[in-house]
Amino acid sequence: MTSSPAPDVVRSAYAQLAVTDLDASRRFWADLLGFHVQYEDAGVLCLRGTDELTHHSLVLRQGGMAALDHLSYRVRTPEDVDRAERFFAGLGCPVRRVPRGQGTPGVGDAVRVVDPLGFPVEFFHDIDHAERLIQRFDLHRGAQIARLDHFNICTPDIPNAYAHYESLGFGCSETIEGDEHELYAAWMYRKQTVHDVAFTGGAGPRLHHVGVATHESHQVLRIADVLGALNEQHHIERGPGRHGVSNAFYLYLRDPDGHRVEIYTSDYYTGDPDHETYRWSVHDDRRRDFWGNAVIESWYKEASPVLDLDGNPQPVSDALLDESAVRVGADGLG
Ligand code: 4SX
Ligand code: FE2
Ligand code: CA
Repeated sequence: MTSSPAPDVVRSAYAQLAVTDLDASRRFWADLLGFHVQYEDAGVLCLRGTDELTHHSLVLRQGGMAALDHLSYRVRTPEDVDRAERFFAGLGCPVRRVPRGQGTPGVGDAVRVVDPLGFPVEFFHDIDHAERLIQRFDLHRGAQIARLDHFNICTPDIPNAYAHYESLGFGCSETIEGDEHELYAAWMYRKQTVHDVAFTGGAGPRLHHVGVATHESHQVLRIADVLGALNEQHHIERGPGRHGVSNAFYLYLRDPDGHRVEIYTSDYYTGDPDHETYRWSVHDDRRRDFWGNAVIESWYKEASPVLDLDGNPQPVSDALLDESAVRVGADGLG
């Protein structure tokens, strides 16, 4: 147990992915999806959406294998970076201080940890700012990505993940539960949306997806049309559809390395302090697609490996519960 207070987390801020062919990734994420390139060198690409006033919300690093380098959360003040260091050190987690200039371009003093779930996670306050592109309609392309919305992580023990993020001050907007209230999935937030992070039951630690927001549902449809027009429909994995959980309109794509991205829009406000958790039954076939459409098995099973603080792959443990094996209509499985 830790006695150190948790850092005040503002929001999910960026994900850093290792990719095996940076040029192919640049084409997918920038030219097709419409992320804006804020910084680029031979080994790294910093990308952001139109609404983002901070340096990046996605970083692609050329690496030897496709994996998650780290998830990163912005904290309220510089002192919260110190609080994060003490909080995770108190839990016995590996913790490393990363001064400005030694970590990701644009990011100030940060702390990186391997959290109790086995994920590489960074906390920072200071970050460079960037030009407002909201009304640079002339630059908007593809899915016209507005901002990062959330991370979704695969973890074998959902109650444990829930307890960890609750201890970090996250609220819970929605869950998927069995008859005895066994937790199959949970959506948790600091910013005032449905989530900053969600848990998919499965072998883990692995990254399930990064969720990025558009302003409107037509932008979700447009990127599906663009991929079809280019005969690159193989990038489309699931959707478009309407989620039960979150009510968002969605489409899941796989990038050239298989990293999954969700194009996501139109969830709802959760900022009232007494906002109540909405609980879905695992037997409700509207929970993952409100229209009852099947969830493809790859969506439940496939995910990206994650790296430790030295860049080595983290070992993976098998899931305790398998939602895809629950006999319900929408999954067409079991
Ligand atoms: O598949 S779910 O409807 O449960 C869902 C998945 C809801 C919101 C998300 O962001 C997501 O990835
Ligand atoms: Fe998502
Ligand atoms: Ca059905």
